[in-house]
Amino acid sequence: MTTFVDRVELHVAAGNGGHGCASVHREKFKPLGGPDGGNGGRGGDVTLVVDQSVTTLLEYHHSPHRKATNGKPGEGGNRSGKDGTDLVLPVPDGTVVLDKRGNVLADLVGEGTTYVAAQGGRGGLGNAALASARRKAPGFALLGVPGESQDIVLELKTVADVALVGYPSAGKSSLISVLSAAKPKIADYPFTTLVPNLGVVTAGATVYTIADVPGLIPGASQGKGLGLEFLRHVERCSVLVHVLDTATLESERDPLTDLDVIEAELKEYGGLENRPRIVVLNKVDIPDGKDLADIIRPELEARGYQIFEVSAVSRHGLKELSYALAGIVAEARAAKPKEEATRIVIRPKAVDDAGFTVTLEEDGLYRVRGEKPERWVRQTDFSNDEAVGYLADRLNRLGVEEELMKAGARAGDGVAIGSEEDAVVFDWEPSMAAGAEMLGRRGEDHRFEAPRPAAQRRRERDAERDEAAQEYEGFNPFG
Ligand SMILES: Nc1nc2c(ncn2[C@@H]2O[C@H](COP(=O)(O)OP(=O)(O)OP(=O)(O)O)[C@@H](O)[C@H]2O)c(=O)[nH]1
Ligand SMILES: [Mg+2]
Repeated sequence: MTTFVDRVELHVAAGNGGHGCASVHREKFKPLGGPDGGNGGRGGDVTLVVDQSVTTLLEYHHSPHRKATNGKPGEGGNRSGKDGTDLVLPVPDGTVVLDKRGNVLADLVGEGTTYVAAQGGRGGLGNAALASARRKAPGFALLGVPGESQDIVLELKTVADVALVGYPSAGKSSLISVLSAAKPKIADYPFTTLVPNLGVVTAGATVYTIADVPGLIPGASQGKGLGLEFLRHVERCSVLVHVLDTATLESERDPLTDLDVIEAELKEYGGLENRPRIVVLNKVDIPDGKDLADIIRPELEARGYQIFEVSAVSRHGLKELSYALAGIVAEARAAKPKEEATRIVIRPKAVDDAGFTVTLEEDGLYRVRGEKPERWVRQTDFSNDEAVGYLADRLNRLGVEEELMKAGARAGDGVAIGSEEDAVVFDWEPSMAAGAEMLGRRGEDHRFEAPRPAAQRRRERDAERDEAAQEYEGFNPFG
């Protein structure tokens, strides 16, 4: 038997960005030829992509830790580090991505639908890219940003138009086998089906999919039988089909009671209340079955059900059933908003470029939160004064110091940049703000007074004009 896994925990980690390189060009007779440290490479992403040839999550059950490769560090001679390789994980159609608390992060339906589960870290700029007219010879480079990591849960919800529900041995799998080309296991003992079967049915111009789930029994919602675990596979269907056994030999059972039991279990599971339902009375090839079907028909009609008498063995009534299902499916599809033609790519969170917040916490700590300031902190080599100065420049330009001032921060107050779990905390020196004057001179090196090559002058000019080099926008690996 092939193993079927429809729920796994997965730990994904994107690659770290490579560090930028701080290097000075050296040549004979030209000992200080200018900064030539290259940029670090971007870390690889971990992405989930719907691949219809994949049918179970088994592979992730066996190896639940997945990591993309890191970007390589930049090198001297303006050599950029190689980007990390993205890790692409194929998942079945209908995979739902949840966080550990059970919140849905993404619902992956349709071939090629992609979810970026962990974003690779940006590579750090090398000192060549950080050079400007004001900062001719940066003696530092930016660090690569660590890649994101995430613990996620993948759940498979079969994508079928029609779902068959009913007691064990009612004939659900038999019906799939005669309506479609699927060949599920069929036998006269309960719980023959242990995992959902899926078949494709063609009725006129309509092609639709039909799935069954393991048989339900009273108390399924309390974990009896195979429990309700598998009902998640019917959640997406457009129509529920009650398959009722008209020829059961169990004395305490009859189709109407069976129907009530299954409905009670569906109700216990929840969320399926509004799904259209039809009733299939199966096994009418057996004379007693046909008699019973005739007896209960008025009661079922009174309850408002559309009823089909069929036999998976004699194939009686199958054509009517498959066309009726096609009609309901076509109607449901027409009512659904048109699926977008483009492949959907879902990113975990929108990058909030603009903003940051400053809040005063109870213990007198000022906390700065924001995508940019937090990333900039991670890019900073705190053992290098120049790098720390550069960070101060950036924070200044963004207006962080100003906001701190407005929020009432004074010299010596504690400032944390980042979340409670992951922050850099320092004593605030407002001189950082006052020092804006001084910043222009940071990184100057009087040994560089010699005429500079045209290419370098051009680069400096460009860097000056285009704040991007400093704001790091020109180097957006996710753009
Ligand atoms: N006479 C007769 N027997 C049928 C018919 N449909 C199914 N059966 C028999 O009923 C038994 C159970 O059929 P399955 O299709 O395995 O039933 P199921 O609902 O899938 O059962 P589980 O997978 O255990 O939930 C088998 O022995 C089938 O041959 C029918 O229309 N007429
Ligand atoms: Mg079955």
